[in-house]
Amino acid sequence: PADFSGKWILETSDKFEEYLKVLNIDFATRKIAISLSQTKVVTQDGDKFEFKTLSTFRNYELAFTVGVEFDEYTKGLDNRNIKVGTPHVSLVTWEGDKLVCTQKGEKANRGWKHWIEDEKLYLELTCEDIVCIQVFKRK
Ligand code: RET
Repeated sequence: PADFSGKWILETSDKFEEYLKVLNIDFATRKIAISLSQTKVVTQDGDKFEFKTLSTFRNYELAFTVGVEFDEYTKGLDNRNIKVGTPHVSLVTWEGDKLVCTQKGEKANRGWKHWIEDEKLYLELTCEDIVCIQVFKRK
């Protein structure tokens, strides 16, 4: 399987603001978020993963095991389970060498995919009809 572990730095980001908007993240937070340098720190132990998205403004940390459903509270992003009182049930699976997450909740068609291509880390974030693509290079 692919080796995601290590430190990655954001190189390009396409439709990130549109993605944040469809999550109802406010204007001011969006403007800060799109201007930030982001670092991903990934640790991988078999099918157990930790993805840390780090920035000077706020961090987002996610830990999961592939194939095991988990409650996700998108703290500091759209804070989804606080708002609606129901946790998102998220599930990450392998599709070939891609890590694919479906985030079942209030928002339709929400999820993400992570994969490695040409030594870059790709993150595709989807919500409703918006698809954002971020590309990271090794730090
Ligand atoms: C930042 C900065 C604060 C504001 C927002 C952010 C968005 C982070 C996102 C992270 C997604 C991470 C995923 C990891 C998967 O393993 C950069 C923390 C809104 C959308 C899907």
